[in-house]
Amino acid sequence: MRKITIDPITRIEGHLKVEAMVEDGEVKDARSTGTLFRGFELILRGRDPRDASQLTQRICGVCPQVHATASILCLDSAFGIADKITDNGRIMRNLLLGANYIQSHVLHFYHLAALDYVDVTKVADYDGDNPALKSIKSFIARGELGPFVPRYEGDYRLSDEADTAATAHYVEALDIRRKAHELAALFGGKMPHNCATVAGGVTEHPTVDKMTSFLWRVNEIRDFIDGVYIPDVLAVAEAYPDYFEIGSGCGSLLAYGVFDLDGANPDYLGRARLLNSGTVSTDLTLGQVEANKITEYVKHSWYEDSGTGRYPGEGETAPQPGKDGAYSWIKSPRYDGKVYEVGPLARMVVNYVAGDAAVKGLVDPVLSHFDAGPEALFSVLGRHAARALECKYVADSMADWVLQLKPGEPVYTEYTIPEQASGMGLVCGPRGALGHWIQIEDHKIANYQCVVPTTWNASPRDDQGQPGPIEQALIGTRIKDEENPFEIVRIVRSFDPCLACAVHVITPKGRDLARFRIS
Ligand code: NFE
Ligand code: MG
Repeated sequence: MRKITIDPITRIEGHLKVEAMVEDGEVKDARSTGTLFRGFELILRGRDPRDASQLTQRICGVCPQVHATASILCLDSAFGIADKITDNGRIMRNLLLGANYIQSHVLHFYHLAALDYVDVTKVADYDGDNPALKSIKSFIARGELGPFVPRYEGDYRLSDEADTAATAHYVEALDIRRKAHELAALFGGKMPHNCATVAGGVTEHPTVDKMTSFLWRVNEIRDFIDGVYIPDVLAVAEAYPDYFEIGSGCGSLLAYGVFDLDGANPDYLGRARLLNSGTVSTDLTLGQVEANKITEYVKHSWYEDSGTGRYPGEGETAPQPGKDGAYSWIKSPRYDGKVYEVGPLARMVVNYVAGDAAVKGLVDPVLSHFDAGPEALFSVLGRHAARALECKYVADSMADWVLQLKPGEPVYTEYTIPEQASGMGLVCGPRGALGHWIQIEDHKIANYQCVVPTTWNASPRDDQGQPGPIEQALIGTRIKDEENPFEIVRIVRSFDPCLACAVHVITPKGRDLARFRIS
C-alpha cells in the first residue's frame, strides 16, 4: 500500500490536505484533512448581533457574500422580519450574491481547475500577437512559473490550438472576475466585504444610472459565459470523456436553495427560489429538506466529543487539538445521519429532477450532446458542467432582476433587537449549502454557529465511520500513473473546496492566540 499525500491540494482558498492509500493502481482509502482552525464562532460571542454580517463575511474572500446573506437571513429570522423584506431589498440581495457567484465560478474553472487539463507550456512556442499570451510567454521565458507549477506531467489531451486558446481565456477570465466584483461594488460600495448587506434589507438605493451600469456589465459577462466559459468546459469534456465516470461520490445531494423570488414565506427552505431546496439520492428520487435533520459529528475532528451529533442551533465549538483518532479541523455535517454532497451539482440535479423547465433546458442539450443520462452528472465533469450552466442561469436571471428594481421605493425594514431570540439562515453559496444559527441573550450573541459548504464536502469520517463526500469520491478510483495521480487532483478540485473558511485566530497584533501541534 502506497500513501499519496497532496498538501495543500487547493490552488488558493486555504489548506486542504488529501491522503490516498493506493494499492494495485486503485485508491483503497482516503482522508480529507482541514489543516487550519477557523474559530469565527468564538469571535462572535458576546457581540452585537448586527456585527454578524460584517464579521462572518471575513470567513472567506472568495465567497464573502453568501456569509453576508446567510447571516442577515439568520438575523431577519431572529428579529421577526423574515417575511417583511421589501422587494428592492430582496432583489438587491440577489444581485449582490449573484455577482459573487459569477466571480467564484469563473475563478474556479479557469484559475483553480483548468490547468489540470490545459497544457500552459504550449504557450512557450506562441508567435502571435495576443498580448495576454505574449505576457505568459515572457513569464515562461523568465522561468516565472509560479501560478502554473507544481503540476503533474503527462495526461494533457487538448490540441495545441485549444491549449493556447484556453490559456488566453485564463487571462481574460481575470478581467471578467474584476467586472463581477464591479457589479457587487455598484450596489455594495466595495468588494469583497461590503457594508451594504444588513439585517432588514440593504443600505443602498437603486438609481437608474447604477441599474444601467449593472446591466451593461452583466451583459458583457453573459457574452463571456456563453461564448467562452461554457464552450471551454465542453471542450474539456470532449477531450476527457472518461471523467464522466470518475469521482461519482456519495450519490446523495443536498441543496438549501438560493435567490429568493418571493420574500413572503418566513420558512427559507419552503421559499420560492431561483434554485429551490431539496435532496436527491442515487436513484434520482427527490426529497424535502428539514432543518432539524441537520447534525454535526466530531469523533474524527479536533473538537471535544461533548459536541458530537448536535443540531447546529445547539452546536458548540470546543477545540481539542491532538485528540485521539481525529485528523481534521473540519466537523462532519450529516443530514438525517447520512452523507450528502453540496454545491452546483446538487442544486442543478435537485431542480432538474424536480422538473424545473429552465434547468432542464440548460442540462438536457448537454446530456444529449454526450449521449448521456442524468447519472453521468454524478462525476468530475458533471460538477464542472453543472457549475458552468448554473453560472449562465444566474447571470441571465440577474439581467432580468436588475430591471425589476424600483428607484424611490424602500430598501429597508425597521426592527428592534430582541432581548432573547434565536434565528437560522439557510441559503446556498457558490460551493453549496450554508447555514448560520444564532442565539441572542441580553441583546448579545450568546452562540453563533456556521456550517459551511466545504464542511459538508471535505468532512472527515463521522461517528458511524462513514467517510465524507470527497473521501468517498476518491475511494475505488483507478490511478493510471502513481507518479502523476491526475485522477486525485481532478476529483478533489471538481468539488471546488474552500478551506479559507478555516483561518487562524489572530490577535490585532497578528500573533496567534494559541498554537496547536497537529500530528
Ligand atoms: Ni470560502 Fe464558501 C462558498 C461558503 S465554501 S468559498 O461557496 O460558505 O465552504
Ligand atoms: Mg461550524
